[in-house]
Order: sequence, then structure tokens, then C-alpha cells
Amino acid sequence: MDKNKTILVVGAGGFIAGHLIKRILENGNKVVACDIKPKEFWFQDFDNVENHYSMDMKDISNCMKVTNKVNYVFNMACNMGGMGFIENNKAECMQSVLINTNLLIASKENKIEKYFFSSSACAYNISKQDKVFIEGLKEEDAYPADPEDGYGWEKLFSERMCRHFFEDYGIQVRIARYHNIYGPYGTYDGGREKAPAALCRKVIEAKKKNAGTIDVWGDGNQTRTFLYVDECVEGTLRLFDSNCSDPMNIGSDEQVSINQMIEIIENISGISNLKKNHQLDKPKGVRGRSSNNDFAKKVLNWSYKMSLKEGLTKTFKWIENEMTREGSNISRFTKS
Ligand code: GKE
Repeated sequence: MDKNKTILVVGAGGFIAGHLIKRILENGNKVVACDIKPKEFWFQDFDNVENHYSMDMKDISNCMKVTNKVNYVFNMACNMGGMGFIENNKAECMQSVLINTNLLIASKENKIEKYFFSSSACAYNISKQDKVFIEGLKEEDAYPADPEDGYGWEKLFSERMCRHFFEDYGIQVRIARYHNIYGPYGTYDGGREKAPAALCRKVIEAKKKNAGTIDVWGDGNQTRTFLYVDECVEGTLRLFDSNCSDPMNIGSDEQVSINQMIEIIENISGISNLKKNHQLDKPKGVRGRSSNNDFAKKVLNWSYKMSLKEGLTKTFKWIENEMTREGSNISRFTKS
């Protein structure tokens, strides 16, 4: 990326954005960062950045303000979480379209050169994800449209709006569909956490209390793939530097069941044979999901390298440290 460009990162206090800003700063760019969260809840907060805390991007006047005098925009902002959150907060999730709409309008008015939108695997047709260990989803599998209720529709609608702003106004757009990104400096408690962090936390708690069981949502046979955050940022920056304005998977194809992931986490923790209390009434999402990465390989000449075990080891150690660190500002990483 041209290091003379000024970059705006929206949703800067969030998990993936914190890791993205770190990489952009290493590249030498000037960064403007904003988030609706107050300073104390930003997961990563860099001094050499123009930070705007408690800034609601559903308000177009804020979008106009921060897109002024920047060259590129990364829209990483949305009201979301794991299945525990998006299944129970559909109206709230849908309102992220206000952020996406206003930010695109402001980007057009302020002649932004390039605009990245973080979409999601939740945009995919749910009827193609009704079995375990499915074939990896290809980008065209988002149609006919039948995405995750609430959050998935918000992402699919916003993808299409990006395309129309490109077609009608010439804004260069880049769209990634993230497949369950995980890693350090993310939420692991409080209700918005996704499965990797949630299950790391549950194993750590079981180990600490010497409890022989952990609660698992669903029967544990449901399958997913999970991509480590550093790989997500690498893929995102390569996509941004490419000429591809079509939605692209940024995900892993190392598909595991939730029960298999728990075994990996037990192995990392040094305990084994935890009894799983399968809570069938808890939010489960789709039965199986995986990312087909042929398009990313072809266009970006890139594919992720880190195994789930390696990524979970880093994540587990970070969460364990956070949970035991004296006086840790634990609410920052567990805020729901
Ligand atoms: N969050 C969570 N917490 N999930 C659990 C737990 C737990 O303690 N125990 C088992 N699971 C199961 C869920 O029931 C679900 O079947 C699977 O793990 C993955 O749950 P998840 O990580 O919360 O979210 P999903 O992959 O189903 O969906 C997420 O996909 C992302 C994109 O790939 C969405 O919630 C968004 O975070 C995002 O779109």
C-alpha cells in the first residue's frame, strides 16, 4: 500500500481493526481511527494515530468529518458478535446498514479513492450450510440470497451497496467475507464472544475450578473453519492492494467440529476428557461452514498458513494470561 496515503479505519476499537491498524502503522501510513466505543473499551489504542473515541458513525456528520482529507477507508465497524449475540439482537445488527450507507455517501462526497468493507460468511445462503463437513463455500454461493437472519442480510445488502457506489460513482471498493476470525485482543466473555475464544475461556475456567465439565452449545458435531487474525489482516491488505472489486472469501478451509476444536484446546491446556454438557437450546447458527479459497489464491496469489492448533495455542495463552493478570482491565476484553 502506498505509504503516503492517509488511512481511515472505522470500528478502530474492535478486534480485527486493532490488528489491522498495527500493520498499517508498520507500513508507515498516517492513520485516522474512530469507534463508537469510549477509549477504555478499545481493544488496542495506538498513540501515533488521530483517534476519535465515542464517535457514532450512524450519524452522517461524523462520517463527513472523518472522511475529510483521507485517501483510503477501511470500514470494519458493525454491531456484532458470535451466535449468542447475532441470534438475539437482529434489529441492532441490521442498524449497521446506517454506518455503511452514511460512510459510503461521505466517501463519495469527500472523493475517497478506495473503500474496504468487512463482510461476513453469514452472507452465504443458509440452505447450503445444512450439513456437517460441507464443501467450501464459493463466492457465488451467496445467491440465491438467503443469508443469516438480521446480521447476514445487513452484510449482503451492504456488499451490494458497495458495488453500486463503484458502478455509479467510480469508488474503488474491496469486499472481504470473513470466516470466523479469532486470536488475541478480542472478546472472550460477556456475550459477544465467538466459539474459539468462548471455548478457550470455558476450558481455562474448568481447569482453574478443577470442574470436570464444560457447557457446549449444540451437539458439538456442527462444523466450522476459523482463521487466525494475522492471516485475516494479511489477506485483507492483499485484497485491498489488488484490483478485485468482487466479494472474496478471507477464511480457512481447515474444517473441524466444535467437539474436535474442544479436543485441540484441551490438549493445549494440558487437561483431557472434559465432560461436555451439550446445551441443545443454545444458539447454533448453521450446521456446517467452510471457506473455498480458490478465488483468493488466484487473485491474491496467497493462502493462509497457520494451523488451527497453532492459532488456538496463541489465543489460549493470551486469554489465560488476561484471566489471571492481576488488576487486568478485564471489562475491556469481555464487554458485551
Ligand atoms: N459463541 C459460542 N460460544 N459458540 C459456541 C459455544 C460457545 O460457548 N459452544 C458451542 N458453540 C457453537 C455455536 O453454537 C456455533 O454452532 C459454533 O460454535 C460457532 O459459533 P460462533 O463462533 O459464535 O459463530 P458462527 O460461526 O456460527 O457465526 C459467526 O460467523 C462469523 C463469520 O464466520 C457469526 O456469529 C459472526 O461472528 C460472523 O459472521
